[in-house]
Amino acid sequence: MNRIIAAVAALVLFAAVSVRVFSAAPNDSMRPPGEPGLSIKLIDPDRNAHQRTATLSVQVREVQLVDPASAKETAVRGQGHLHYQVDSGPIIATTATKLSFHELTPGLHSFRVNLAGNDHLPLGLSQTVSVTIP
Ligand SMILES: [Cu+2]
Repeated sequence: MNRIIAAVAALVLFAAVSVRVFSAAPNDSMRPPGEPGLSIKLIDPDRNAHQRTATLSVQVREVQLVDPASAKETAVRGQGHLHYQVDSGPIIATTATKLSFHELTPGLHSFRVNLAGNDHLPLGLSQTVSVTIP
């Protein structure tokens, strides 16, 4: 009897852990603790409708945001900056983790944020969000 209870308990525990891992994976871009992570959040996309503004808030983990010019554009492990791009527009390189885009044209826009090294090469962490401007 005890053996059956233990087996059922183990099965329930396994199922709970599996579900948690599965549901966390698709939406959570953050990697395990200790590894670099990047996530972006769209703030109040329609709050300022007359300016047709979208604001992005970016969280970076385990990477120090550094002005690449001050690092002489030389890659250093654990350092980087952000590349922002709206649709196929020019890439904005900055250490700012909050950026607003005004006067977006009506329609669907995609906002891409890339973590880049001091040499501007991608560090392999990228996130995209989309917003429709009315
Ligand atoms: Cu860059």
